[in-house]
Amino acid sequence: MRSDHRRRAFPRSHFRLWPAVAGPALLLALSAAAHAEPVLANVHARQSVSLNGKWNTIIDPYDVGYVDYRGVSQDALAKPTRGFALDRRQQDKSELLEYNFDTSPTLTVPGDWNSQNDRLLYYEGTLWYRRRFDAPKSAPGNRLFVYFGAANYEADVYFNGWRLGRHVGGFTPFAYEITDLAKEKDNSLVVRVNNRRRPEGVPAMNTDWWNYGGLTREVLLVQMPRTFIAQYHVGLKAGTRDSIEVTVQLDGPRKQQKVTVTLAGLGLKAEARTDASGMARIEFPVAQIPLWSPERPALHDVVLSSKTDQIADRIGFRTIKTAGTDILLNDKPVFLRGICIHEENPIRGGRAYSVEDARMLLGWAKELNANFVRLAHYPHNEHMARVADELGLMVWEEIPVYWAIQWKNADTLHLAQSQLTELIARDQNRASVVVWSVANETPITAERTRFLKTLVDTARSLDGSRLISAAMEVHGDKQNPDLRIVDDPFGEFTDLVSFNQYIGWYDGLPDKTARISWSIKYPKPVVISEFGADALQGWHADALTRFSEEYQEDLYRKTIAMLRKIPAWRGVTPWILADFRSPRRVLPNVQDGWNRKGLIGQNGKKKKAFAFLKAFYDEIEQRAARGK
Ligand code: GCB
Repeated sequence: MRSDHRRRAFPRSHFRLWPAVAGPALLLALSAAAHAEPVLANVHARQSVSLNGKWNTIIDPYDVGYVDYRGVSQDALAKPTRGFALDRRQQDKSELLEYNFDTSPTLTVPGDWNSQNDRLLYYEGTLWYRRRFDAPKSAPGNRLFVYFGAANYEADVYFNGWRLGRHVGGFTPFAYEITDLAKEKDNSLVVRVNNRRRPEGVPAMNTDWWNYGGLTREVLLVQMPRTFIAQYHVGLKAGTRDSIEVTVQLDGPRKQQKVTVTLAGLGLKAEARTDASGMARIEFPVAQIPLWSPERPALHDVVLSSKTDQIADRIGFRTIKTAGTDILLNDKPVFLRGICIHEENPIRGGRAYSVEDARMLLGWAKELNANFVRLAHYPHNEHMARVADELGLMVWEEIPVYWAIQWKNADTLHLAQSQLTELIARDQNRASVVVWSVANETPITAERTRFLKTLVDTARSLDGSRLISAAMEVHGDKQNPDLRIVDDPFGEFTDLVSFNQYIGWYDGLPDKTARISWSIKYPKPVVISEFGADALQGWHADALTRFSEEYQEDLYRKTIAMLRKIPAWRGVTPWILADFRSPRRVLPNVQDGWNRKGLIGQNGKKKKAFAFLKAFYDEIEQRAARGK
């Protein structure tokens, strides 16, 4: 979610786009509701200069360097007259300068601050970043944007002393235009990042993951022509396999242009004119297009061009839907052989952010013979979905509506909607992404169900081509202690019945799984979104000793046996691929600040349960190949 406090003072620099996913009616609705947020599509295909590397930083636990805009005039707001944002240098000796970025220590961007400096491991508060740079050479008339892959949790961005705006939400991208503010030499980009948890936030106060702060993803200076292709969607027309639908949204002064879409490998080309709002919709028939699937992740070169701009992408085409209790990928039933993943590199420590990190994490999922990953519990970096496209992994993407948040708070809902919108705008062209998940384990109340239903409506209005779900909860029954009931009223609105269950870990010992029976209200595909047990890699004992690899393996064996008895069982994403940091996990010499439910330890070594799950997935795959 972005807000901008200086629009009047400096109108050109506020960059606002609406995702072009669902046609002009939606675009109008979104702009009226002001819910959609700007995302530059496919930023890596653009001409850009990286601002990654060392940034000077000042830790500011009392937030004193922040120029508070409340009570000051718009002009003062647009151009602060005091504070860190000015990135001042001492002009003469009469000037007192207590803060000085030039002599301040540095941190690496991208990267969370917690894993870079022991003093910041638990830090929650404000930290100021400063980077100076010369403007990149650019063609006359080009526009310049500063793009952030993500900043957790809230970022205030200042450029050459001007305030560009604020972005709230720690896992989605945002950009500001700086065309008219940039100088040839020695520009100053200052960002205040604050990762304080807040009751009204998304997520709120309590999570089972590390609250990594900072500029956790890349920062780029991106050049665009004056009128450019800001958003596009290329995919099979909903409900068909023989027709491609393209929407394009231009931004800039020349809104009405001819736009062309070319799929050279398929010998296809089509064109249309954008309307006065810069929007065009193109539809054309296709025959026998090679579809994307985990077995054959076919991607096609797509080029979109207008008179003023051109952008290339690699896009896969597939259909995903449900029919009764089946999930159909390209109209064929599929079982989701999945695994949950946090956006963390356990070996290096800290947030994952790079293509290499994505290849490592998703490579492990492939070794497991998975065809599906659940990217929990918030939007991961864009490389994850792109690498999943290449490797042939279906993806569940999620927003951090996690446990209890302020269901009655309209701002909280708006924030959840903006994170969902930004995520969909970013990943709408990834064939790998088959599920948007709007929440994880949210205790049932009427307000919560209303809140989540609004998110489902938002997701469906932006993208009617994917499944919508959430990780729900199960509950017991007083009369029958071995019955587990899934009847969450929110299940009415989702395409999948997905729930987390921990029988054998938080609920009894693994033997209990043998006694469990299920009552599942909805005749929809059942996807178990979590089960698992902690195990310290390399620690061996009998199968009844908690935290041993044997316990974890035994729990996996027994859980799979239990789930096989659910007739509508169509997929599973055990918790979790690799151990991850969590402040809640304090057991000395075992957890030491890590959730140990990974199939892979903090050292990158596999635990016994990894081989067990792989063998199960091999069996499922072979049975599917034999058509059983
Ligand atoms: C859950 C949560 C997940 C936790 C996990 C656990 O149900 O969804 O975020 O990390 O359990 O390990 O307890």
